[in-house]
This record gives sequence, C-alpha cells and structure tokens, in this order.
Amino acid sequence: MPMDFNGTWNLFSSDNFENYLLALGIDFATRKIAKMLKPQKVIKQEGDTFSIHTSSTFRSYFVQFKIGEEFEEDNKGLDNRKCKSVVTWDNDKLVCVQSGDKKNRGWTHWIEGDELYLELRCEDQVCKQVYKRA
Ligand code: 1AG
Repeated sequence: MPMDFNGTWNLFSSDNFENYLLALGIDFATRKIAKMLKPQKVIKQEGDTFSIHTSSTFRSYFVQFKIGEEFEEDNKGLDNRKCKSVVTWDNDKLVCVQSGDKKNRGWTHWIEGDELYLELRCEDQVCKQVYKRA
C-alpha cells in the first residue's frame, strides 16, 4: 500500500521560506507577507491521482497530478512561471521535479508519524516545512 497523504494539514513550522521566495524572485513586500502566513493543505489521494489545495488568507494554490505523468504547471498566484512538472514515488516520499527557468526547482512531501513534511527547493535554497493534522 502506498503512503496515505489524505487529509487537512496546517502549517506548524517553516524554515528558510524567505530565501526560497527570494530564489524565486519574489519581491520584498510579498516575501514579508508570505512569511507570516499559516497555510492549510487539503490533500486528496486516490490511487495514483492527487490534488493538493494550499490556501491562506493572501494567496491560494491548487495542483493536481498523476504519478509519473508530466503536466504543465502555471504556479498561478505564486511566481507565475510555467514549468513542466512530474511527481514520482521515492519509496514513501512524493518527489516533484519542476523543470523550467529556475534550476533545481521542485519539492518533496513525506509523512513522519502524524506530521506532513514539505521540502521546497529552488536553485541553492531549501525550505523545510512541517504540517500537523487539522
Ligand atoms: C507549494 O508547493 C507552493 C505554495 O506549497 C507556496 C510555496 C511557494 C510560494 C512560491 C512563490 C511565492 C509567491 C508569492 C508568495 C505568496 C504566498 C505564499 C504562499 C501561500 C500559500 C499558497 C508545493 C505544493 C505541493 O504544490 O504541496
């Protein structure tokens, strides 16, 4: 059985998010707002199909994908750059590679105990977030 990511998850901690945003070219004012946010993720997983809705009082973002199938990602409301993205399993981790203008862009989700982890990568920056069940 694959790892089960289903659920509603609230941000608990976020490390190096501002430098990740800077690597994405997000302006100063937006970075200052973004780092104050406590986003919530609603993850729906059915077989190899996922949707992840990240919402906050300022911006929200929705992505859906099927494991192993490349898709066009628009990052609308975030940095708005288009990428070709693909998500695969690395054991129990979900690994997304976001190919586009930014080198080394992607993320990894995994679960430890009752916590959801997210590592966000862009160029030489890595942001690590922990979410807890709502
Ligand atoms: C995410 O990806 C993306 C959501 O979790 C936030 C991460 C990075 C933001 C990128 C650019 C920021 C531009 C403006 C900042 C404004 C708001 C901050 C974000 C608020 C929540 C949407 C992984 C995800 C899979 O798709 O879980």
